[in-house]
Amino acid sequence: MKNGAASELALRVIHKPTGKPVEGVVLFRTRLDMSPDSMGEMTAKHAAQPSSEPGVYKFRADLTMAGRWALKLMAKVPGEKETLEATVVFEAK
Ligand SMILES: [Cu+2]
Repeated sequence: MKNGAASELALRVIHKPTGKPVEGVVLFRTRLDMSPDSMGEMTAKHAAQPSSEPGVYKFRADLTMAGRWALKLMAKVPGEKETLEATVVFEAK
């Protein structure tokens, strides 16, 4: 990931048993922070963006510092009763 404003984040959701992309996922209560680098209070503005690729969910994020960031999210996934939680860690350079 590029450090800076309007960085593009793409998240791929895959059904593990089949390896197929999962469409129709609703991602909500997302949080982007630097908890992997012990700066959990440092958050970044981000917004969902349209995506034309099946199973790929995009965000645009205003990153303000190089280092490791965590995208934390809750998801409603078709076919799953429970709300799923996930954390994706990436590095901004
Ligand atoms: Cu930081």
